[in-house]
Amino acid sequence: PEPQREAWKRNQIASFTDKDGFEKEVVRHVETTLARSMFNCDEIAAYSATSLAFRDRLITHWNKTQQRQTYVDSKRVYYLSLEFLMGFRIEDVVKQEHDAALGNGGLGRLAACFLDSLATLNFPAWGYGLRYRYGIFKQEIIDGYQVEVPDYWLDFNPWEFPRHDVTVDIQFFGQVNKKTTGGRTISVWEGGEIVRAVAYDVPIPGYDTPTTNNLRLWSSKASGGEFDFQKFNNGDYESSVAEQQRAETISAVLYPNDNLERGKELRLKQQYFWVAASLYDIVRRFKKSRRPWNEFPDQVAIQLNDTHPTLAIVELQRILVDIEGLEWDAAWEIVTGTFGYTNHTVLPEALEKWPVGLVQHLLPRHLQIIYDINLFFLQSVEKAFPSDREILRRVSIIEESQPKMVRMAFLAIVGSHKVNGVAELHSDLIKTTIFKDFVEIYGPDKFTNVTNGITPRRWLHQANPRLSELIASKCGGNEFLKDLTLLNQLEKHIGDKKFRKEWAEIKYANKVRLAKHIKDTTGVVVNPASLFDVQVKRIHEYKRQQLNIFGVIHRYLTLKAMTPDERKKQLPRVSIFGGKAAPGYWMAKQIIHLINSVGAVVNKDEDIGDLLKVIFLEDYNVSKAEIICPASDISEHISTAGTEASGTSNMKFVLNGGLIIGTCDGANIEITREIGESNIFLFGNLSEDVEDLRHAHNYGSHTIDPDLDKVFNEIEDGTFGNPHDFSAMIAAVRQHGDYYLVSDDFHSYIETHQLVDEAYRNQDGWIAKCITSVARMGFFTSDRCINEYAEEIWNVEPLAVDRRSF
Ligand code: GPW
Repeated sequence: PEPQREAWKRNQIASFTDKDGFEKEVVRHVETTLARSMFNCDEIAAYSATSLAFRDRLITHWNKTQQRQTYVDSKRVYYLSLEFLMGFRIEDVVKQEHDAALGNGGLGRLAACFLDSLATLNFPAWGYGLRYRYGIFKQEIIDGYQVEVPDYWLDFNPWEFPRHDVTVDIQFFGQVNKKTTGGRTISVWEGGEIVRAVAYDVPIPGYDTPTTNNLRLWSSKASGGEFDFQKFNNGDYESSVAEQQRAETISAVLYPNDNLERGKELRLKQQYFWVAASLYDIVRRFKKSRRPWNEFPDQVAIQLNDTHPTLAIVELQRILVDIEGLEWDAAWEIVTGTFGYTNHTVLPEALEKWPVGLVQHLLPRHLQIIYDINLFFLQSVEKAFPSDREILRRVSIIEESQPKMVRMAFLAIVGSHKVNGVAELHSDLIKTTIFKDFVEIYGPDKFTNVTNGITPRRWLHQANPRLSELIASKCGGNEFLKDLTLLNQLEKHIGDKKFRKEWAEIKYANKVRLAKHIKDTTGVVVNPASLFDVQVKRIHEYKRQQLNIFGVIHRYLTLKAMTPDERKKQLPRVSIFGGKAAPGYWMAKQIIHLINSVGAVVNKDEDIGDLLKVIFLEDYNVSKAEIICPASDISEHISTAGTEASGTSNMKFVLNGGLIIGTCDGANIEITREIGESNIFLFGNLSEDVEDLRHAHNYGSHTIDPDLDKVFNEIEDGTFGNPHDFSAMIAAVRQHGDYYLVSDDFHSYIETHQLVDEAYRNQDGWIAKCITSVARMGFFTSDRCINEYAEEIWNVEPLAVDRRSF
């Protein structure tokens, strides 16, 4: 209210300027917000009050940012992602910590890094996702096997704000009826059931800027109030809560599959629920500005994080045509001007397809619209390629299979103005393989590359504070955290002995910290002077943890065959694994079991001692990654060439002063170009040869690498427990065509690991490689990605901020 304006201005919550001011606020929250005293302020209360004190300041910035963005009314970016793998750590205050683990792996963590960069660069941007009650499961290792435990993370989260007044009712099922009003025939979607979406907002602060953006997560609940009182009063208690439970199921759990789509009805429900609520919200915000519809793409850019939100294309077309009454063509121009689509995989099993019957049942009007989109698209293709009948079958959004399927990637391409891959090789591959026909149809300009990146605030400054501080001392302060290319100043200090010594000490201290974590969680004592060799990521055959563990067995056999004198000359190594297997991915679980079985034998072998330890770290997640990445000497990024779209942990490890052993795949290739070939250990077959090799396995003679054969024989002899447990892994290589080229790459892999050992013996040379690499990693900040998206895809500008208000 106008008369109170002055009072508002006078009483703004100010930033902390000193320790006393901060303490005062914490005490105030303990006493009044939590209603506790000094005498019953336990750790949880201390944590709560601390976060609340910060939260007050955060909210102020958040409110101001939103007001500013609304006032200016410039174009906004909306990042639609089914996963946001935020991961926050509160370990210093309480031991019991909760990760916001609303994602599986790289795709969700990329979304989180993007939110950090969007806010840091002052872009007006919102993330939209689902508020899962259960995030990715917690992994326990029991007797060497993975056991999944539910991750209930919501019991106390001071960073989210329920908006019980921001709700959207979402329709499912029902039927479509034609109605004529004023000479116009329209389609009306009627009947079915309604589920209510409730908004929960999470503030996303930028680094060294007051800009605080919003992440809006939708939670599902029944639309008809708490429960059906009629039924309740009639004594039918069970069905009175049934509707509520069914509604809440939608946002109950994150699907734990990485790079796999299994076509479950509940997953499609999740997708539509989230997309429809988000679009309603975006459209509502646009309508407030009272601009004409054709200005929608000037005000709104929506980025689709993979095909999971592709129904947003159909939903916007439905809103514009059925509800707002626009002509089809005018609406379609708005739709395609609004959306951009990022592809994150070429793996066939990860490309989303939905049975036509399922879409018809759940979203009858959307299926009609998909058919119409396809009809108009195919008509235009037919016109451009009149003599080519086959192309129509190949590019149709509807796959004419039994049952018929909706190809979501094709729908995403047709409904977007730009399509991008996430690393150069990957972007080239999609243009020449899975989306080749679409390059012919639309021309090459619709397809582009934005190589992934990571936020240096989280992955250097927070995860590795000592290294960050040392870097700051050589690069002119903390500016490098906002302009990562400033790291290049490190190169001129490589000859500085004292600097190299400090660098090595920090790495050693980080390894001591990880060694302690290993001791505490597995009981195994590892020597921090050993070479730490790390592979942490989701367990997947294409990522080839099996190649790694076969290589470890080979190393073990080689050491066993040596005389004690020979052994003394060898370099001690710790092979560290971590990662979750999707609960239904049997082969991935076998791989975990083999790693643990090898560890059980090797770690207690007295001939071997410190020369080799094999560790499986349970429950790998974002907060564990912050301990692991800074402690690595060499990390493994060894996917079959052409299968890993980008990878982002490769960037995290190098940025933390570790080297890489890897294949010519994903972003490894660009990392090599940036840091130089002499600073990375590349091995294995190239992507262009993979197809021929696979063909030869299946149709020619397939001989297994002799060293790998020895490894297999040892497993089959029972050295690592019941060989039957691992027979499928061996059969995959020997009998079933070795799809992932484990045998083809084995020799090269083993040889390259020998080069790693040799290089590590020369500690001065090794550290010089590490420093050089870090100095040349500036390209891989997610700030650079976001600027590329903003220029080439979104056409949005940052919003200047008044730093005095900070
Ligand atoms: F299959 N990625 C992921 F493309 O983590 F959807 N989960 C997924 O389900 C998919 C991709 C999907 C990853 C890629 O595997 C990785 O190479 C890439 O760095 C990351 O997405 C971010 O682009």
